[in-house]
Amino acid sequence: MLFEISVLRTQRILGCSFIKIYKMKNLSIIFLALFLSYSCTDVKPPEPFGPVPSERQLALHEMEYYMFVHFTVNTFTDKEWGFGDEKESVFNPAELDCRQWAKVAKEAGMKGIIITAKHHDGFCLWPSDYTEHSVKNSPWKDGKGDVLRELRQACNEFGLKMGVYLSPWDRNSAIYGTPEYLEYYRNQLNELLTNYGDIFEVWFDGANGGDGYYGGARETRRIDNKTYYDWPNTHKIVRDLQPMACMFSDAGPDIRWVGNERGMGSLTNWCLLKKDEMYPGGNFARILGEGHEDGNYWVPAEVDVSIRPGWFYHQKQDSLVRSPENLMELYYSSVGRNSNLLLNIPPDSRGLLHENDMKSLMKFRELRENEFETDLANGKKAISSNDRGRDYKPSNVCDGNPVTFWATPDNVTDAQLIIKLEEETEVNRIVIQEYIKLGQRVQAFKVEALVGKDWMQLIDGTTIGYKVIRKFPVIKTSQIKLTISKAKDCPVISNIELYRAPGE
Ligand code: FUL
Repeated sequence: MLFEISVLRTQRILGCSFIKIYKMKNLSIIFLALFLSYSCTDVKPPEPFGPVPSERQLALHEMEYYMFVHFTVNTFTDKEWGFGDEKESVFNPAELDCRQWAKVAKEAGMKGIIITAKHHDGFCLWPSDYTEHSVKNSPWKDGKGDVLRELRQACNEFGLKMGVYLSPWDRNSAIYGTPEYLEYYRNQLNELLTNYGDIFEVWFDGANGGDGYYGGARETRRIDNKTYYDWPNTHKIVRDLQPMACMFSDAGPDIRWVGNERGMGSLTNWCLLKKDEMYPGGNFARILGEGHEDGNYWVPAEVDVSIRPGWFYHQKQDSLVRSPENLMELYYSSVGRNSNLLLNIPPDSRGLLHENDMKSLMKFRELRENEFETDLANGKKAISSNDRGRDYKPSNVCDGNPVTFWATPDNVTDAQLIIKLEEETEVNRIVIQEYIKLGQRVQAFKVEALVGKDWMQLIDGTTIGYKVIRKFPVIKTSQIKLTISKAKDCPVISNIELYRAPGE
């Protein structure tokens, strides 16, 4: 043998992963180190392409599924939109228990709760200093209660994040429609963002119906959605007080409405939006579903949908709670389509989540766990038509590590990756994720299975983004192939999972 080789040490050289340096008898160690460092520097990470998510948006993507809580005077008056003239005395939930809400959310697998701190009727669930129309004038806890405070404590106890919905439209306020109202609105926002700990999302609704109580005027007030609220200055308050909070509205700035309340994410779904051309309450439903392929901001979609026909609790809807199977479909059409799922579970007039809703939620969790029980791709080998080099190898998609990814060389936008399952395996679900820190790139893809000697197409699609989950009929195969046929730049795929869900 020419060289006697022994492992000397492990060392990091020029940003490469750990490599072994060998001591060689007949060659200089320096020569080898130079050679290795040269080959390592050759593999550069892909540059980000287009808009990329902020830290706060990345955290929100990872939450995926959280609870919406619609609760206010409407819960007691059996309405969906309170007129604003409801007496504070109607708010009296004898058994209100935010711990129950949080416990249910946690057990359902949700990551947080967003509450209607103020809905269109203007009634505040916290004792705001700026209005008399709040819990402080209700019989609940003799006017000493604060739903936001109780929810904060409950979220802390169960390890959940908390978010707030503060309706811009206020049908109670006498000054709604005047410039002074903005100050009022911002003061309330200030209270919510300074007194209740970390807020993960602030929900700015787009509804501005017109008629209302307005301090007794009982008239119709119209505002110009585009200009009246002076959104940039309101957004600034949120950024200053809660830098990690994402702001929701039809047009973002951080997360956008999906354009419907039926729970339907769009199959083509760009996390990108030309938001400067949009505003809350505008008529953009279709665009909001798909986003803009050439959008200049990262603004992903959130699917808000209720477990019941209404957003607020109505006893007559007790038999109309979505079934676990229906919730499972919602999951596929939201989280499975590159969107977050904000599922509304409205407390009843006791102040508790209803038994029927809880039953359905828990069964939904069970279904989900059964569908995604064992990732059959985990730890498997993968090969690809093109890969970039050592840190970007194809098997990164099967390593269960969200920070490693497979990438092709720059400008290679058409590539294939094959997962080798070792033995013939039944599969019927696939999860695919792009490494979105570097932007959303894929424009067209398909997935095939090797059946005998032929490749059989299982699904095709357009966008991927943070996550897509797709179903297909059960297939027995030893190899699964992902083909990316069109991308804006070299694809960066961080994760692929395969499952055999029960049933066909
Ligand atoms: C809508 C509101 O008008 C509904 O009452 C509900 O709050 C829903 C989530 O947003 O725009």
